[in-house]
Amino acid sequence: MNNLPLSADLIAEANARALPALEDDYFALARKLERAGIAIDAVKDRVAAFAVAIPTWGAGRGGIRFARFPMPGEPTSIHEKLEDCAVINQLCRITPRVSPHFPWDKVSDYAALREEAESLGLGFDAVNSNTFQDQPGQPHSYATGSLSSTHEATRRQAIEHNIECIEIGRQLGSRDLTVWVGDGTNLPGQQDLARSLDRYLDAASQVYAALPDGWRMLLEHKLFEPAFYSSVISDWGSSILAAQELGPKAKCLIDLGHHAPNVNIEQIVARLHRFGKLGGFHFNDSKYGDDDLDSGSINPHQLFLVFNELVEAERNPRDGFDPAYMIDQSHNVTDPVESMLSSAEAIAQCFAKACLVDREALRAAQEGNDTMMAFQALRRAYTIDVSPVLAMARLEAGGAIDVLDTYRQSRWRERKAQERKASGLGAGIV
Ligand code: LRH
Ligand code: MN
Repeated sequence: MNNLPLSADLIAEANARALPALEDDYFALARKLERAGIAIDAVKDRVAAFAVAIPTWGAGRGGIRFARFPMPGEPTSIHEKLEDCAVINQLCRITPRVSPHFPWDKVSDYAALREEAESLGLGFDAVNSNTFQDQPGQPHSYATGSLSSTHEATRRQAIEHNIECIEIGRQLGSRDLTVWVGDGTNLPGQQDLARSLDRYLDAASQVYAALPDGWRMLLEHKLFEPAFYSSVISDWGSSILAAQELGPKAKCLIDLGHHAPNVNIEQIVARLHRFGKLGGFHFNDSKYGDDDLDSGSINPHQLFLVFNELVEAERNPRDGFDPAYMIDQSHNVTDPVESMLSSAEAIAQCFAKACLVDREALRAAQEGNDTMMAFQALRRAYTIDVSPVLAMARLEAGGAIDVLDTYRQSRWRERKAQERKASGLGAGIV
């Protein structure tokens, strides 16, 4: 980790200015938590051990079907994306791994890419396959499906792509393959709903068979888009049944934006954990569809309730508790670095608040059917401003007390706008 992008002096100077206020807030919070019998340093240690991976595809500007609006200085290669991801981790110190997507991040030498990332203080988290787009010169189109396609040759192509992603991930030091397929239909009758799942399961089992020891296959469900009548893996029910059918290495990944409005996602967390199939998360937020907005920006209370279930699950591990935490967002109008700094903070805040829940009081109120006091046990924790704990943990890890202010002072984006080639106009997520 000898090649960090921002000057340590800049961060140290910014921290020196912010430290007196932080210490004020930290010790005030320490007294408040002490009155509740909580040692603030214990919470700080838990936060210091918390980590969430960032998506390489989130480092550049995202877009939708209508348009993508580039940003001067945004990264246009995996190498520039790793640089920006290193800026994020150097400031917040809780995003030490990146989740790559193939073929978007394809290179010729993955051992070199791994070293490059390590020199930037980064490792690799789950690798993502892509059988929802056709690549130039691709023999078989995914227009009517990939792992569930009616064409054996197309399924074979999708299987081989996933196996290639595993091989790349092995070289990068990953241990998870995330499989999201856009497979589905737009008109009733277009496909047999049962047989399309059978084809998916048969093909997915061949990907599963290629998993090295210690690896997991994370099945990502999604209600709709790009298919707008039925999706082969449309919800947690289809996902858990598929994961149970495939085997113990198959787990379920929850992308917060992949559900119908108002679905109780925290209960899905509890259910998947109950059956030992909780594999990971794609954190983001949404108001309508799969909006891929910044985590905690629309419904931070839901994110808190999700972490409340995760803290509870950690206390009752079933078949192991090791969910992969990853951000999956599309930054259409903000500086992606700022959005991921803000999102990582929101996610870590919800984790820290969930750690402050008085679980004994909650359990006693639940057992006693004291509804109000059970709710208040959660609400008390949710209303605590934990930002001084996160900032102190960051400071002690070499990060910035005020991540956004320090980032802006670095003038990183302006500097990169001078160096990097402009990325073209277009549409779509990357
Ligand atoms: C699908 C999805 C999936 C990724 C893609 C970038 O909506 O959430 O996780 O592969 O976004
Ligand atoms: Mn996702």
